[in-house]
Amino acid sequence: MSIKLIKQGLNSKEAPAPMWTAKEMKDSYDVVIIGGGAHGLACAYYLAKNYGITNVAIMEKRYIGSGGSGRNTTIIRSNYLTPEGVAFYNESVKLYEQMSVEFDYNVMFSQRGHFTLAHNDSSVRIMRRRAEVNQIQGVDSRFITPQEIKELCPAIDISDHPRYPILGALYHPPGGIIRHDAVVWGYAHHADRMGVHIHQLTEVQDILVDNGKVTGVQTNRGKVNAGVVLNATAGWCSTISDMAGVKMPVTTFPLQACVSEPLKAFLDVIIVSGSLHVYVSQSDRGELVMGASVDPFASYSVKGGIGFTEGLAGHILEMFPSLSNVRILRQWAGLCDMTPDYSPIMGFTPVEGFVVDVGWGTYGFKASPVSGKRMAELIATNKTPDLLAPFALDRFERFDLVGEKGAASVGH
Ligand code: PYC
Repeated sequence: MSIKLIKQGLNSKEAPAPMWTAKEMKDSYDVVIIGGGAHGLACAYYLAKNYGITNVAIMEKRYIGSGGSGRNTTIIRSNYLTPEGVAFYNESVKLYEQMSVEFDYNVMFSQRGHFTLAHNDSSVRIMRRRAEVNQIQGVDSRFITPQEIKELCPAIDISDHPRYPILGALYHPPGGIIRHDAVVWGYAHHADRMGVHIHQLTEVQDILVDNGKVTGVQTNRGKVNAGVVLNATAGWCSTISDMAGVKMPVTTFPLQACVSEPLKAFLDVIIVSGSLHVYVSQSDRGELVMGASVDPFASYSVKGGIGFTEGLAGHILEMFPSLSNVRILRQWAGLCDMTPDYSPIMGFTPVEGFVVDVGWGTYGFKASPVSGKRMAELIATNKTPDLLAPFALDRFERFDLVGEKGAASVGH
């Protein structure tokens, strides 16, 4: 990879080929995927790569990666609370580990260790329980003391002075951060090269259903027939599903995040506190990438607000008092489709041919490879893969929920 890059850099006449190209929209595709984020693109990639299904179109109303994939804080981890969640996200971490080699392209996955702090007895109990659930499935995760946290993260304040002293942490060494755009671009590039059509600025305005079976979509660029339509949107998943007449048990909340001005490298781990509602890592540009809770009201706004910044700053300073003079550089929000059990909804719906990969709440980006791979399997084989079975839409009718709130890094 590096030799190719060096050669390209030295030979300025050789312009790099575009990573993907705009293609003429066809009248008909085998599969139409709504949403050009990492989930939709990964599904297209695996349909083409693993099953040779290339008559596939991605319909993206803006530009690829403009939704949740470009608005998250890039944390990858598998230290969940439920056995179903751990198995699922563990496969995702493994796929992320192979991604740079698979794409022949550096996605900058940095597995630097993820700490979920506990500030009270009940959090300590939950962290210990998560560690055990993780270990049973071979996920590297353990409960550690404040002294061990300090050794691995010298900048943190573990004294008993803060309002919320640190009593320990769930330590998950494989947890990491990644360049989120690179993930989107990598899937887009390889899907495009295998024949998938990526249609940007193409808004799906209706899903066409005849006699209980999907027949295609109506877009702002015309009607397109399709045997299968996948809803892989975030933020608008209930609106899109409504078009097919399928109700989603989802409420959408904004989740704000921000980055600081660049600082000298001092934080080479990811620190999360569910009780203080904060998570922070330092990017390779030196910026602190930080987030807090979802906004306290349902909305489709992706604007940042001063209330969030103030709350976040107070909580960050509880853990890192030395950051008191650091300035915030920019701020944004992403949309989180929350389900009643904080787990996603993946699989078939009552409308034949209409399948969903939605309801990701605050967990979406980290699941992109596994959801893409397994949704492609579901579409290609018309069977639900074992890993996806717990996340079926009908679990809400069966009262068979997958309660994953206890693994959230984000306050709700
Ligand atoms: O689940 O790790 C997480 C997370 C961090 C920010 C949003 N979700």
